[in-house]
Amino acid sequence: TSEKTYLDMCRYIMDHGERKGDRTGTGTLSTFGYQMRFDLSEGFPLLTTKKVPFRLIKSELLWFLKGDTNIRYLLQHNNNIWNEWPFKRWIESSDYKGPDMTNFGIRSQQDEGFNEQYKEQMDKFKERILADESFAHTYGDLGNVYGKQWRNWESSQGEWIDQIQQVIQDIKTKPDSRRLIVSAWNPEDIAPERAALPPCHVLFQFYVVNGKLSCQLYQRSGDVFLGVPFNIASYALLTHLIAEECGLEVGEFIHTLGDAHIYTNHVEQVKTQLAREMKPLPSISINMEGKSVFEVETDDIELNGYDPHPRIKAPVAV
Ligand code: UFP
Repeated sequence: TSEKTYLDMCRYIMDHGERKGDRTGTGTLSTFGYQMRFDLSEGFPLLTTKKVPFRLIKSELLWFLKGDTNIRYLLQHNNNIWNEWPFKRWIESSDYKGPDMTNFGIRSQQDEGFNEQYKEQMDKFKERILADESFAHTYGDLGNVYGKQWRNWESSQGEWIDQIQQVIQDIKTKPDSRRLIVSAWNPEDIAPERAALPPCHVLFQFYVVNGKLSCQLYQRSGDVFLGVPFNIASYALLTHLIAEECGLEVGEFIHTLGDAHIYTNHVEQVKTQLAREMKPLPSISINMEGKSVFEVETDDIELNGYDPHPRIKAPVAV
């Protein structure tokens, strides 16, 4: 199955990756420029050699598509993957009166007592985001992340550009176009004070031939063990959704990576995964009757026949 293209990349980086330092100080095995191809008609490329939480991928993608940049929607869907950045802004603000939470990322991993305090403060923060709309407005927003650039790109003329709406329109009316591009990378917005983190998925392009929609992503940086399995499933789902909206079948998802790296503290986990047998890929069904991709909700997307090997835990580089 097309899962093999991912496992081949893991093997390639294990065998040929260069030792390279990185921003987080963890250390990686890294290669520059690698491409994977997934034939989406073969099945949905959610890895079976370890369990990948599709639920989180689904709600995050729908959140992007709504142009939402506030974690409130994610919390309403019990999705905690973007909490650290707004929490950091909250505990650094003058409105925060709780115990000192400086460097909570590292301290919570090293100090059990602190970790208890951290979890308590994070729970309070989440409860308040959910309960208090004006608090959520002030402290839940991530700023210039994907939802903003995809749906509300701010032009120098003070106009708002909806790249997703535009690309859908172009796929429908000019399917041969070679300009079917959405860019998340805005040089003006990558300064730390303007965005939580510079986009990893820099740009994607669609392509239509024989009634099939393909998508290619350029990802500047990929954590091959933890991040990339998410990213593959997310863009595969995006391709399905856009195809559905445009009345097309799905073609390929082509994933092009810049710095493709395995963190040195993930090497054992990768070996464990590579020793496992692949299983048949799941499939997805989307119920979009009368809805646009912007209105689809999590219950409208169903994953079928997913029977993966168990999850493999690994530390996140922060
Ligand atoms: N990363 C991914 N996929 C993502 C995402 C982050 O693999 O969707 F948001 C990883 C790549 C890298 C780190 O290991 O997170 C980002 O660090 P940097 O900005 O230094 O590349």
